[in-house]
Amino acid sequence: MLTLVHAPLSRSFRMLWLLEELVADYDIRYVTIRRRDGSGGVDPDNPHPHGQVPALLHDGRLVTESVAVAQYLTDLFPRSEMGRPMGDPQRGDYLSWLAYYAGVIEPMQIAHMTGSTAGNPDLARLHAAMCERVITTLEAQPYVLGDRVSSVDIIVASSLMWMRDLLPPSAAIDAHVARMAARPALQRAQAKDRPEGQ
Ligand SMILES: N[C@@H](CCC(=O)N[C@@H](CS)C(=O)NCC(=O)O)C(=O)O
Repeated sequence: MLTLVHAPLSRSFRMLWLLEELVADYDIRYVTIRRRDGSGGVDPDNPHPHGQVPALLHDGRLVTESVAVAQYLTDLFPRSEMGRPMGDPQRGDYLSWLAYYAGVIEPMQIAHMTGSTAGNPDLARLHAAMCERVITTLEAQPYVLGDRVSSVDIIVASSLMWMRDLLPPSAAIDAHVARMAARPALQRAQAKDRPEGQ
């Protein structure tokens, strides 16, 4: 049994989208989270150690951190195009990009958004290198790993759907976001982002 612990309009949306891509049988546990505007609050029904989302429960076992949840889920559905199972020639690329998202892309985007790159040449260099790498990758191929989509595309594209300014202007990035936005699983996930009737 899979349960996604989810809050509307949050990072857990990308795992909702992934679960739809996997055509998984799952439940959603809607929870409240602390919001930047001061609203919301930690939900006692959320098993995440920091009261954050996403959290995934698999037969009662807890998985947290978006890229760990993505890897866990795609390993659970090895025939899905969304992952690269053990033995796939792109397994290394897949794990590298998931870790690169969590360890470099998102922290650099946050550093840039909060102005930390402005007065710090090291951070500014790392941010510029990250932007260049993502852009040149998507200029060369339709998806982050090449010709085939993966959960990395969901994670990268959904952050840009939320805020396009996270990466510099680029036709290749816009085309990638548009390609991902056209996926039927995204529309299905959007219909489930909020509890029914809300
Ligand atoms: N590194 C975590 C970040 C999770 C995270 O920050 N989630 C936000 C939602 S977008 C949250 O739950 N915020 C509420 C809080 O920090 O209390 C992941 O990627 O899973």
